[in-house]
Amino acid sequence: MMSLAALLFLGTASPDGALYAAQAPVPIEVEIKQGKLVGARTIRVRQGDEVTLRVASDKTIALHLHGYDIERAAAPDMPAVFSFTARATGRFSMEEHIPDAGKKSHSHAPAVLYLEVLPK
Ligand SMILES: [Cu+2]
Repeated sequence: MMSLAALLFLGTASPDGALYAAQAPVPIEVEIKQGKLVGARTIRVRQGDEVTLRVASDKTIALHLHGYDIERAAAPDMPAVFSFTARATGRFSMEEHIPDAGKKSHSHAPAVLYLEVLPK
C-alpha cells in the first residue's frame, strides 16, 4: 500500500521520465549533445538506492547536481560520474555551470535533467 505522500508525489511527476531500478548494479547512463540531454529529461530512482549516474557529453562542461550538491566535469572522452546514496527525496535539477569571469558566483544554464527520488 502506497502512502498518501508517495501518491501525491507521483501525481506531480512529469510524464517524460523513466524510473530506474537502481538496485541493479548497472549505472544509469545519459548523454548530452550540444548542452541538451538525449532522451527523457527526468530520471527517477527510489529513496535508499545507490545511484551511479554517468553523463556523457560531446563538449567539456561542468555539471552541478543541486540538492545533493555534487559537481563534476564531463568531457568528450570522460563522462561525469555522480555516485551517491539517494537519501533525500524530491526533485533536483542538474545544471551546467557557466563560469563568470570577474564575478564571485557562477551562473547556470537551463536544467540539463531532473533527478526525482521517490519516497520508499
Ligand atoms: Cu549549480
